[in-house]
Amino acid sequence: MKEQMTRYLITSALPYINGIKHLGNLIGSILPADVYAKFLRQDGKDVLYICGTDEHGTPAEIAAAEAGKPIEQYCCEMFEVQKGIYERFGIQFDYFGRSSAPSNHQLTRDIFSHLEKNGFAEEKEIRQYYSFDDKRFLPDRYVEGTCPHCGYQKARGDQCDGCGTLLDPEDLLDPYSSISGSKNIELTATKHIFLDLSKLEDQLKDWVSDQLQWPDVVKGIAKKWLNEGLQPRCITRDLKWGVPVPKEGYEEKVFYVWFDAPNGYISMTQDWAATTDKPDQWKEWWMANQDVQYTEFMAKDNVPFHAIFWPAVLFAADMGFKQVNYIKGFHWLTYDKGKFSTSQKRGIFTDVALDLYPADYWRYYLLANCPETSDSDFSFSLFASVVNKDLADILGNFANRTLSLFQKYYQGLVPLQLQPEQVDQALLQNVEAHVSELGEHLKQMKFRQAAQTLRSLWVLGNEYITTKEPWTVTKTDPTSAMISLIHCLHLLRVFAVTSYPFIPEAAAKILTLLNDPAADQLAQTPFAASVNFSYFAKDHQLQAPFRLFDKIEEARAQELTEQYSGK
Ligand code: B3M
Ligand code: ZN
Repeated sequence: MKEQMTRYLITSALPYINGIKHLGNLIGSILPADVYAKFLRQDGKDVLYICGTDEHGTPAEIAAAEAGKPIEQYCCEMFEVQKGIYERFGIQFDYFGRSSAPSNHQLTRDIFSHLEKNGFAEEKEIRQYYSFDDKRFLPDRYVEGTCPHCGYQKARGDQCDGCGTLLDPEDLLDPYSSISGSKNIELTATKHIFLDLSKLEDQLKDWVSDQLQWPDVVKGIAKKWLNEGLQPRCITRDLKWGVPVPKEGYEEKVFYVWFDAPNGYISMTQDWAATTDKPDQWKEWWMANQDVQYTEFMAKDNVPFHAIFWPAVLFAADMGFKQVNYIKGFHWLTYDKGKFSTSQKRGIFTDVALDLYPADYWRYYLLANCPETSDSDFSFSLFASVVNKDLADILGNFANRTLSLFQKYYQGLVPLQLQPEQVDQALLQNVEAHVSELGEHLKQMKFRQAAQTLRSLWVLGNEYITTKEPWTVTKTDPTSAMISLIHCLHLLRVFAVTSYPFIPEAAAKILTLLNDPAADQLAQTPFAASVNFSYFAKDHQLQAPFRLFDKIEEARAQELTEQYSGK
C-alpha cells in the first residue's frame, strides 16, 4: 500500500477588505506564509496555501459608505485590487477567496446550527441604541457623542479618539447616530446570541497546554485569555452586511465578523476544490482524521481569535474539522518608530511600495528584519542600506563579476565540465552546511535566521571569488582560474534555488542568466539538488550579464522618509 505523505495546509490571516494593506500587514502574515509554502513546495511537499479577503463587519460597511459605493460593489472592487497586489508581490496562493462567498454563508450557518444543537448558543437581552430615523439598531461604532472623560465631541461608541479611552455607547453624552446624525435614538432592549465559551474552558485549557511547540508570544496570549476566564461572547450584530442569522427574530441581524471569517479558511478551501476535478477534496485537508500539518500565520492581535475563539467554535460545533497544529504569530512592524496609520497616511502601503521598488526588495528587507521575536522598525534608510549591501553589493555583484568574467575570458561559454576530483571539497562542505542550515530554519519558520543564513551563503561566494582572484591567476595558471570560475557559476545556481522563497523574481533572473535548462523547474527544485558543481556541461552558453539590483541613494531615502512621514 502506498504510504500517505503528510500534507501541509497553510493559511494566513484574511486581510480586511476595507482598503489597501500596509507593509506591516504583509510581513505579519501573508509574506512569511508564502516563503514557507514556496520552500515546502520546492522540497516536494504537498502544500495548500489558502487566503482571501475578510469582507464583513462594520469597517467594511463604513469604508463602502465613505467610498460612496454599494457594499457589494465596493467589496468586489477591493477584492480584485488586493488580489492584484499580492500577485505583484509574487505571493502564490493556491486559492485567494472571499469570506462573503456563498460557501462561507452556508458553512457558517451549518457551524452555528451544530453548536446551537450542542447547547453552546445562548440568547440574551442587551440594551442597545435604536435609531428611529435610520430604522435600525446601531452597532457600537455607529453611535457617536461627547466623551465623558475628555469632552471630545466626536467620540465613538467603542472608543474615544480624543483620549483613547474604551467606551460603551451608553457612556456617551448627547449621543447621535453616525449614519444620519439623528439624535432621535433610544436605548432599547434587543436579543443577541452568545457563544458560551465557559463550557469549553477545560477542553481549551488542555488543548492549549498540549501545544508545547507554539512560539512564546502565541502561548503567552492564549494563556492570558484563558486565565482571565472565558465569558460568553456575543456572536450576532445589528448590521445588514454579513451572514444572516438563521433564527426567528434575527431577520435584521448578521453574525459577528469574527464568527464567520475564520470559517472562511475552510469555505475557501471548498471553493478551491470546486475549481478542480475533485470538488470533495477539501475534506482531505480539513477533516481531523487526515494526515495534515496545519499552520496559521498572523500578527499578534489576531492570536486570541485563532488560539481560543475559533478553536472553541470548532470544538462546540464538533463537526470533525481539524484544529490548527502550529500558530506562527508576529509582533508589530513599526514605521519610523511610530505606528503605521491609514487615516494619517503614515507609512508605506503595499500598492505604493510596488510603485517605488520591485517586490523582491521589499520581500527581502521585510523578511530579514521581520518582527519575529519582538517589534521591528521600518525606515527608508535601513531599507536602502539593506538593499544596497545585501542585494546589490553581495548577491548582485557576485553574479555580475562571475558572468562578466565568463564573457571576457570564454565568450560566455562554459570551458569545461568539472570532474568530481576537481571539486573544491572545503567549499562544497561549507555550502552544504549552509544550505542544510537554511532548510532547517525554514522548516522551523525562523525567518530572520533563515535570511541571515542565506546572506552568509552569498557572502561565501564573494569570499571565494575574492580569495581565488581568477582575474590575476588566469595570467599564470588559466586552468586553475577556469576551475574557480566554474565553481562560482555553480554557486550562483545554488543561490538562485535557495533564494527563491525569498526573492523569486531575482532567483528566476539568475537562472535566465545562467541559461539553466531547468529554469522553469525552479519552484520544484529542492535546495540540496542545487549543490552540484558538475551541473553545467562543457560549451554550455551563458547569457551576457545584466544588473540584478539597483542601488538606492541616501538622498533618495531621505526624500522618501520625508514624503511618507504623514506630516
Ligand atoms: N481580518 C484581522 C486583520 O486583518 C482579520 C483577520 C481575520 S482572520 C480569520 O488583522
Ligand atoms: Zn475622550
